[in-house]
Amino acid sequence: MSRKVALITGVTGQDGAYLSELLLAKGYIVHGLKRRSSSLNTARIDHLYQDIHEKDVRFQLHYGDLTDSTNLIRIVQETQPDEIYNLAAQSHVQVSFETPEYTANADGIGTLRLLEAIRILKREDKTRFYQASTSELYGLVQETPQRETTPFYPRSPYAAAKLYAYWITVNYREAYGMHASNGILFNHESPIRGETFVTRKITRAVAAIHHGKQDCLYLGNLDAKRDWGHARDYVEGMWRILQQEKAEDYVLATGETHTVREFVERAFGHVGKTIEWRGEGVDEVGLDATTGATLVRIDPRYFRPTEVDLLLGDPTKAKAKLSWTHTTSFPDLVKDMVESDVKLLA
Ligand code: NDP
Ligand code: GDR
Repeated sequence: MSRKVALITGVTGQDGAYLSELLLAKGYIVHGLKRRSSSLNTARIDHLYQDIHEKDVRFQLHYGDLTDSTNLIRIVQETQPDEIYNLAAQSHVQVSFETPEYTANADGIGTLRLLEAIRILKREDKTRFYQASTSELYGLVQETPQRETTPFYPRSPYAAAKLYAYWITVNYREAYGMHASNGILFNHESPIRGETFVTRKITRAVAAIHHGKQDCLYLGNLDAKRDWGHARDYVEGMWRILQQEKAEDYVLATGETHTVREFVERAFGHVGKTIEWRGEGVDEVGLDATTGATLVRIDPRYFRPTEVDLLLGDPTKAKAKLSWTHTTSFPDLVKDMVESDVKLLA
């Protein structure tokens, strides 16, 4: 039996690492696109590395970039993938306000470049395409819970770029009959989440404070609400989306929402600290209820020019058609991340 071949862009990121593990466990040959960088950027996938001189190598990395179409065409031609998972992106919402043009290029046009590579190589019937779409598309609240039919209202250069990527994926499906799908994924986290996203920033700080290596955690908007799940569950959903006979778009979410503030309280709870909130607005602080020490302060630098206040997804379609559901609860996710960072910093 010949093995299925997958190409994952963004293989060095959080989701790329979990998806590689999943596909290798399912017997796939996995090709990953990684960027050249002056410092090592493969920490999340080093455990999957195989020397290319070994026999039956099933995990291979290729240098590439979503801003370079000739390179994408060549890699698709060389690897002949049955499935492409387009996970590569400048994925930080706040950074997208600083680098809007680059974000549009990589996240928006990058998706078009990959779809064109499939078309140029006449692989419309041979390669299935997954686009990493996002709950950030919903932006300014139009309806909750947010589902596949909820209108989009992007609130950042990142979300605007992902809006283009969403629609160009739909268009290539309709125009060329490609098996191309969007997974509209709500926030998903893990112990290998990027350090500057709020959940990991909190769990790292909690661990550092616990070990006496840091005094205080600086945050922005504590009242933003997010539907947080575990990345391991979400990559399973990505794979299921591409196994469907008909390509369609799906929301993957937990159906629960929590504030950043709640995440902070729970995370500190795991190292035995209770937070008492005092003050208001930028003067609000989080005190250690036992010692009175200030553990959390607000830094307005972390406020966004336009914020997404509330994300709450409705995964009904994914449950019905993909038999997909999240398996890690919010309390277990926070616990998993804090415990991992406490261990890492010990
Ligand atoms: P990460 O930021 O952890 O990973 C992004 C990956 O993209 C990294 O491998 C990064 O490489 C790579 N990358 C960035 N720019 C380029 C480029 N120009 N060319 C090639 N590769 C590039 O993101 P996640 O794993 O969390 O998310 C995966 C995808 O899912 C992203 O597209 C994200 O926008 C989207 N998404 C994520 C959600 C989440 O909650 N995690 C929710 C919804 C959507 P390097 O390691 O070198 O930086
Ligand atoms: P998000 O994730 O913007 O939802 O995008 P992030 O963790 O960055 O922010 C979540 C919420 O927390 C608030 N916040 C802070 N955020 C950061 N990063 N740093 C802080 O200090 C801070 N303080 C408060 C933010 O304002 C926001 O409301 C993530 C990314 O993975 C995207 O790629 C993905 O598309 C979406 O999730 C779904």
